Amino acid sequence: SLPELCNKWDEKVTNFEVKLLKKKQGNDNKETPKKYILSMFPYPSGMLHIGHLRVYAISDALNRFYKLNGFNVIHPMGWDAFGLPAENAAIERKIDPNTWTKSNILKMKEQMKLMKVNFDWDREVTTCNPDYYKFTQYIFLQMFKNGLAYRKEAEINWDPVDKTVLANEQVDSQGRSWRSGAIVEKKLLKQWFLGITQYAHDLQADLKLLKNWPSNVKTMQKNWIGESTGTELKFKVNLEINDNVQKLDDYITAFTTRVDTLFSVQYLALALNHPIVKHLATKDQKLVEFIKTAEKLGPQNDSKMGYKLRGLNVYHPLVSNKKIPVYVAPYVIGSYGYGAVMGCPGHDERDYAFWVKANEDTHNNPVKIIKTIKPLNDDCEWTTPYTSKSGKLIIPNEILGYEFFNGLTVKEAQIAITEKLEKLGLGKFTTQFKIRDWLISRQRYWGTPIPIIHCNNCGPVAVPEKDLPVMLPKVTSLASKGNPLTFVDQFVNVKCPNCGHDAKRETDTMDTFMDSSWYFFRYIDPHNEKLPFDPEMARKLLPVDMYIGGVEHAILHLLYSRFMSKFLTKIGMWPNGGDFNGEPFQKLVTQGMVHGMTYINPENKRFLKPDELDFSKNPNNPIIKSNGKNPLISYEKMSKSKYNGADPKECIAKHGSDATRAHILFQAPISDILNWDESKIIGVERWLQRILKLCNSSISSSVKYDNQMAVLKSSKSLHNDEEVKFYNTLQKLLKSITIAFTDTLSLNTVISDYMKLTNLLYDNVNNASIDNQLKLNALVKLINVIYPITPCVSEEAAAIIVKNQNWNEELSRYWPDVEPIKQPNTVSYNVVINGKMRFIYCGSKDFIELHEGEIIKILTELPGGIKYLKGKDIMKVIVKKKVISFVLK
Ligand code: ANZ
Ligand code: ZN
Repeated sequence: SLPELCNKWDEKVTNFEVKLLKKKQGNDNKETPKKYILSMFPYPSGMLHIGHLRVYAISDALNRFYKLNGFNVIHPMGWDAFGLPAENAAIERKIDPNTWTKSNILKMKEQMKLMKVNFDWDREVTTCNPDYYKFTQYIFLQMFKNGLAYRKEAEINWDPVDKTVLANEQVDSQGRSWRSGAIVEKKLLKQWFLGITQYAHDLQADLKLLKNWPSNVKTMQKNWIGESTGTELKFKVNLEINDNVQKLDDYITAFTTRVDTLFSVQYLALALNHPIVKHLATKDQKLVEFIKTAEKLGPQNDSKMGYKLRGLNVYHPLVSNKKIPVYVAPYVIGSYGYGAVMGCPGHDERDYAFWVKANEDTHNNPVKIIKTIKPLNDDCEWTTPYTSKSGKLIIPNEILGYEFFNGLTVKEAQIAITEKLEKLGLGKFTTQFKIRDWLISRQRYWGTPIPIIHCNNCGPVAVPEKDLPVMLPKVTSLASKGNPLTFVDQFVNVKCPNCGHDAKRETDTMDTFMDSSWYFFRYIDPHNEKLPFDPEMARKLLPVDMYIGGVEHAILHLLYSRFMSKFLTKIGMWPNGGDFNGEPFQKLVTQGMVHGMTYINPENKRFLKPDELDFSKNPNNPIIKSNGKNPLISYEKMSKSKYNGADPKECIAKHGSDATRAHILFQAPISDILNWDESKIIGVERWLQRILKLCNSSISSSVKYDNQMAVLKSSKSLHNDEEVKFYNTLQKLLKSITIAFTDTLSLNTVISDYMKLTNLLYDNVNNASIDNQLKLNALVKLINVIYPITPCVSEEAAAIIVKNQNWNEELSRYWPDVEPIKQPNTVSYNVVINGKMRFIYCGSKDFIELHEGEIIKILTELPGGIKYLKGKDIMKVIVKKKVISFVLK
């Protein structure tokens, strides 16, 4: 059976013990070319799920393909081992998170072995081991020394359930924690940040170099970084309240990408946490209540609610004495630009909606909307709002002194107006980013300790490199609330490395995204005790050629890794990183999700467990046991609550690793959603059995070839059209398979090409016109090209052939070269008699080279020849390419 067969070859296959026929050589005896194939390392949950199966099936297929091609392949695996789940599990089960993590790692490694993935286990890294986090700390300190790691008081997202700080990106659009689901609160705390915004421009600009990344990932990164060029401008504050409010800032600064609309501004809107708003709130109870209500609605709040600040307005920067009202509006984001928007209802949808709502209750009905940009062409409709950037500026009649701006295009107006503002000292061109600095502080136990000591005299001091790693102390009982490290006195109370006075150790640990932002650098030199990795190794082995993983990491992990890689390049750790603009991943493959078959009771819409269904009558169309009805069947994201999960272990036990791997690759293109249907695996199983049958067929068993090389290199001279056809089909399939591995990664079509190739041989087993050596050569090629995906069957098949042929060594492995298609040997000749086409003769290419007498003899014996030529008086024979003309008397 297939599972037994797979287990038989376990060791050999897992360790990639094959004898290679040839090594790919680079030019002029350079070293073997490298290929760095990386799959995203998993969090050690203890359970390998079907999504893991999919990624590793892809990466192992590529790994084996390149190894067969003689590449020096780096195909490492490791564990993203710090993080909250271990800590929570430890609290629940009262065990050490380290023990829990390590036992999970062992379990998952076993499961990976069941899949027979060939990983470089000697490169294994585990981020929670001191020999790894020592260098996470080392890298943090390099950032600290380069001014990229700093501490500042910040309003943070506080998860009241997990008692921890969350990064913005860990808060979903509903304002809930991605992990606990709790509504996130705001809190002020001193936190560690990494200055990713200093790299924001490069991170955005270099996206265009990533030709082999999926464009949706690049778009997501681009939107996340959010580089935006525009103008910042100052509005002078005019305070009309005469109660003794403390002095406010003289100006409010706003950022706009449409300064050309400046003459249409009708109000200014401020974010809830704008300093002026905060200040006025101390005097205005109604304002306090408005802020509270708005905050409760959370960040997804796109209502157009607003609060007009009474007694406060601002002056237009260019139109003297024009006063503009000021509102507080939750649609203004506090952390973007300056937390202030110049409201232009005439040219912006959001501003328009806000302004209409703000004037609902007033007597301004219909509300007055000012428009100062007009379509270039009078035929175009002048909509309200007019949001198009194709237009020209028109200065309203009541505004004096700017008539010469009339007619400027949007672009020209932006330049002219910004230059004018700049002269007045009231504005300038600027670039804004959506991305914020990376908040890495976590007030939790299970993470890399931040290697800093706080001294009253010296401030935050770096732990000297010789004292790294700052070991995470063992904690006997983890509290479920707060940071357990703050209670470990020996850890906290230390001497300042700088002045020797009593000092306190930092107790924040790092966001686990920090651990995973550089693990692919560690893989290249995992046992280095002095440095995170040797720069010379980086020069040789980086960048990663192919990175495979889930699209859920499209933004953060990839962005942080790119940032880290650019930083390491800048400080010289990756000496030739500059050649790649510090981009670590040349090609990115995001595999699609695996969905499971889901059964729903149509009566109550409840998800059904498999044992609530009766599959006995029809396995594809079960019946609900309790009511005899048919369930609704659909494919959905696998989850415990839907009872639609599939366990890779079970599938492998039932069908063997080869069929499981081939099935998962065959069912869908790697980037698409895969609807998991185990019953379809039967097709793959039949195909694999067919290969084994072929190996036992007359192709290999009846005619022996004592020289393996003679078969592998097989003669290229083909004797007849059937051989040519067979050979050409073989070459076409080999070409398509090779291109799929090297270019398109269309691994599902690889399997269907394997099947076609198998059928080609199967159909010709008893075809006597095809030389057996040619068939055996094709069979060996088939056995080699299936190795990347179904290595065990490939080994078994090779063993059968070696045995049948009596070869005294194992089969040499190689990736067959794709050879050019051959033309058939025969040509169709038109036989023309006295100017009339009479019949066709199929003959060899050399036919026309024959002596005239022989040509006549051959043709005359054909049925057509008997009819038209026999016994006739032939005056002349003219042979011209594919036409043979006779002139008869
Ligand atoms: C006036 C204006 C007129 C605008 C117009 C747009 C169209 P991006 O491209 O995303 O950078 N804005 C500025 N700061 C904001 C904040 N903190 N929260 C919410 N919105 C803010 O968007 C820039 C535009 O978003 C700016 O240009 C500003 O509105 C708004 F016809 O200024 B604009
Ligand atoms: Zn000190």
